[in-house]
Amino acid sequence: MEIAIIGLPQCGKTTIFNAATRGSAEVVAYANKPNIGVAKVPDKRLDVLEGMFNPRRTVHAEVMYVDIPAAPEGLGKTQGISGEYLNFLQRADALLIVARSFQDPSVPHVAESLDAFRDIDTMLYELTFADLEILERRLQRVADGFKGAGGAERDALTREQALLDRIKNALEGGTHLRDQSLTDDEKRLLSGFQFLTSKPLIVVVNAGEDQLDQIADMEARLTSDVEGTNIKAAALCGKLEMELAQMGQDEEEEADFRASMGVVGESGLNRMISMSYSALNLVSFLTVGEDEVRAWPITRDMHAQQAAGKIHTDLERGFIRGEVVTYDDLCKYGTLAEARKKGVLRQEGKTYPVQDGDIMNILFNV
Ligand SMILES: Nc1nc2c(ncn2[C@@H]2O[C@H](COP(=O)(O)OP(=O)(O)OP(=O)(O)O)[C@@H](O)[C@H]2O)c(=O)[nH]1
Ligand SMILES: [Mg+2]
Repeated sequence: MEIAIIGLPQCGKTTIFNAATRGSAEVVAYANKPNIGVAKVPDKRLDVLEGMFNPRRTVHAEVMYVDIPAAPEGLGKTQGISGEYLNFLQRADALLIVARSFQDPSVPHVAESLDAFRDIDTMLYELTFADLEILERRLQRVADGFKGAGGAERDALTREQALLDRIKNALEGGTHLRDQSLTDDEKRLLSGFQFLTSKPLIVVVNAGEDQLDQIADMEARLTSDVEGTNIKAAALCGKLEMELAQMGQDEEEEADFRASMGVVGESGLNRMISMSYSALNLVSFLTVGEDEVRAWPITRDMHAQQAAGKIHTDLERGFIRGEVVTYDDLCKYGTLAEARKKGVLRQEGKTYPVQDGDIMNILFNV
């Protein structure tokens, strides 16, 4: 599962990529290879469990980001997304749009003026436009297919044409595919086309160091702009976050530093990563022990047996049952033994739908 970071040229994509992945990809204009890295998904529960079990190591869930090289010069001018760049975007499981709000006279902007909200609209429109092009091509192909087609084939083509026309109209009206209501069958039929507007989407405003006091307002405005859609929104200062990430301080020192810069509460970067995780429809079940405390990514309601396979294929193959306690119950009773005594440690079978925050021990036999 990977998230592609996209946006107009020089908006801070690589900077935000470095911040999220604690990497040090070179911040150069027009790089020609993608940067790939993983970010730790923030999870306060792991800190608490670490305190309880004192494990040798603690492992966070991760999300993978791909920083796509050189956004084409024409991006934002509705010349269409095509070629290799389109392939990169189609391959991703989710998209993350970065829009520039930081002022820096030495960094050229594709438009004459600075307006992150306009740039987000531009990017949203670019994605729509790319999908309309894909739709047009397919509709043409369907129209051609009618020639010489037999009865059953004609019916299938007629149905597809009706569906494509319907989503095209809605797209032209500004409704991305992810916000259109489609049946499972329709989704299946459309999945092969890799439409960009059907992918989960996060929009991020990249604020300047001198705009830290405006970040909360920017995020509020962004959130209200995307209300009623399945788009997620965050605002952060990419440069500050990248510098913090590269200083390699511990969390407490980072929090102090943020506070000294006037940033309070959870960092925008952490919000962005958490949103990315949930945009991919991922939640975590947890395992605990002296050896390791760990968060494992699964899709919500994944069956226990399949979830066990995330840890090791043997656990899936030889699955007997899971011992499950919720994180909240474990916190309430303090130890697994006490949770067992109180009857909140449950025995669950193969098809138990695992929930976010379930602490699970798997019994297996191979
Ligand atoms: N002042 C300031 N400068 C920033 C910020 N984010 C990025 N920059 C600068 O903007 C320039 C472009 O940043 P990049 O992260 O390379 O942007 P990009 O979107 O990856 O650029 P391309 O890949 O060339 O499209 C660099 O000089 C960065 O230092 C920020 O939050 N504040
Ligand atoms: Mg870059």
